[in-house]
Amino acid sequence: MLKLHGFSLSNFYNMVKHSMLEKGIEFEEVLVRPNQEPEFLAISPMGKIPCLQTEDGCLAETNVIMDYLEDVYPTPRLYPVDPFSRGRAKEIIKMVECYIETPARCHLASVLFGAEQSQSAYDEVRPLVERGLNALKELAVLDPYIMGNEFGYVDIFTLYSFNLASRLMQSVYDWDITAEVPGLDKTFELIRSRDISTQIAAEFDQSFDTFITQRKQA
Ligand SMILES: N[C@@H](CCC(=O)N[C@@H](CS)C(=O)NCC(=O)O)C(=O)O
Repeated sequence: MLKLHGFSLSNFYNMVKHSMLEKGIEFEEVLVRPNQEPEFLAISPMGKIPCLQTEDGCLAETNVIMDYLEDVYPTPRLYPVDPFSRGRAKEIIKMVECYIETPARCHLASVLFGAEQSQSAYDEVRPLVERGLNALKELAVLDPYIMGNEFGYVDIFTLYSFNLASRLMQSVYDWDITAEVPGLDKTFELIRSRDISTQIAAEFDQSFDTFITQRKQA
């Protein structure tokens, strides 16, 4: 059986878990935090989560895992069939990851772990995220889903990216990045109304509470 390694505080882990639940795939969850131990690097070479253990070996990187799942479990489809639309979905996913999620993550350590806020990160991140948001505004249909009528990976990826990025941007800049893309709030509302989203949000909340309690005790 497939084994998904990671834990429910990770938005990338939740993207893959959500995708597997949408596809009705049976899998086991293996609770692990990112780490640099040799045994973990043997299955996830960057020591990151998630990684997916298959009968042929392990795969890391969320979008790679999503592509694999789509090939092996094509129904229900989570990418558009038409090659151009499929390309567009992947383009949006990449833009959200590289130009919104990645720069926003520069503030993860200061917001969640109490590290000192770097002035250069403070100055540099916001303009980068603004460019990413402009790209998303340009490409997203948002009627009612990001690509139009069909729900898919692009919705899952964007929702979980924003779950983290918007929390960080709100905390550092008092800035609501969802409001920068008109209509995105309604699309998120629709995605969040799925049973799978509710289940994953509940698991995230529980992990987050545990994390906060442990941090207070440390
Ligand atoms: N590019 C990776 C990013 C995964 C990632 O950054 N996961 C975080 C947890 S949400 C992690 O493992 N962080 C530990 C690290 O960066 O070393 C993917 O697409 O899966």
